[in-house]
Amino acid sequence: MKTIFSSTQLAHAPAQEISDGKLKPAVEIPGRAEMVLAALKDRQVGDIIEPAEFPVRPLHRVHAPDYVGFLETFWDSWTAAGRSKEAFPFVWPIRSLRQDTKVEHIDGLLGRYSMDAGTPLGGNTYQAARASADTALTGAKMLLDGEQSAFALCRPPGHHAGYDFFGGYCFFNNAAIAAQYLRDYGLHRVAILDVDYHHGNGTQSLFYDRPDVLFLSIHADPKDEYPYFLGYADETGEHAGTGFTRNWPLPLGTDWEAYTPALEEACRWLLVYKPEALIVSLGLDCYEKDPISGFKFVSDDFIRLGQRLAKVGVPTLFVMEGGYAIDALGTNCVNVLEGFAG
Ligand code: OKP
Ligand code: ZN
Repeated sequence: MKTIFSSTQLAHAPAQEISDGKLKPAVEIPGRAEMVLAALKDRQVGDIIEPAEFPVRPLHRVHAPDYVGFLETFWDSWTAAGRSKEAFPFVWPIRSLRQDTKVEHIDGLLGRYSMDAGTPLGGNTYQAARASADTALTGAKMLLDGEQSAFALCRPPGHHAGYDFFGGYCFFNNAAIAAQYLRDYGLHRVAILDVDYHHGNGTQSLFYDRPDVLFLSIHADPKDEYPYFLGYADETGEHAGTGFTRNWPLPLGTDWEAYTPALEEACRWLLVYKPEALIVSLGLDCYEKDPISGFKFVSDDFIRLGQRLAKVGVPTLFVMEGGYAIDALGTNCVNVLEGFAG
């Protein structure tokens, strides 16, 4: 299987994040991609190729142009306001506040275009996020060109980013952008299976009213875990998309054995839906030693996950999402890919 990756993605290198009432060292760091790259090379998974540079158009198919523009110009505005360190939002237009004002202050804009205070924005974030989206788009194009599988080593991740907001370390929704690209260039039915430990709220919201992109997600129960406000079992789509979203929230402490029934059900949905392509939002944070997560996968379980996904028998694009146990991240990621390749 070929991997797509650009070193531009390493330029987003946050120093700190707000977590547990403290400024802590950031966990979504360039070293994550470097560990995966090292394991890919070590275990000779396949060629590692550079993404093509795509125009902004495929991003605008998923994200609001003003949101993309905000990210593009953010650092200039931030530094013009006299700030020099990475930014965190801190005020949001929550219920009772005005939704219809055209905010101009950079602190207002940060709140307008974000969902949390845990996602640092720096001087190279836009360039890295664009490269990450290009990586996913290149993978999508490879499927259209007849490749049976590909691995988009995306970073920063994407599944929490929505139509006009960033959050959960995500800026552009790489998996959604790839899915929309597949739809725009000829496929009729695309499925996204999100196996990141956290619910993919951004991806779900982008396709919630559509039957042409099936969204399935297995994740920690949002009553106990980020993102808290989406990812419950009763969210199954709306309007024309009714029945085309499925969620399997699982309790903290879930191990492979307890995870399997949900995975089997998700695979059954894939069988019924018969997608022409499958996008796997591949988080590796179900791992037992993940520093911010609460599931109990051991490294070999990721081989089993890859093997099970291969049995679905659909052209598959893996898009990397989370996973923060740096030392095991390469092993766990390549385990999925090798399990899949057989
Ligand atoms: C992104 B992805 C822990 C704070 C965690 C956000 C988690 C984002 C996960 N105290 N905050 O889905 O892996
Ligand atoms: Zn995650």
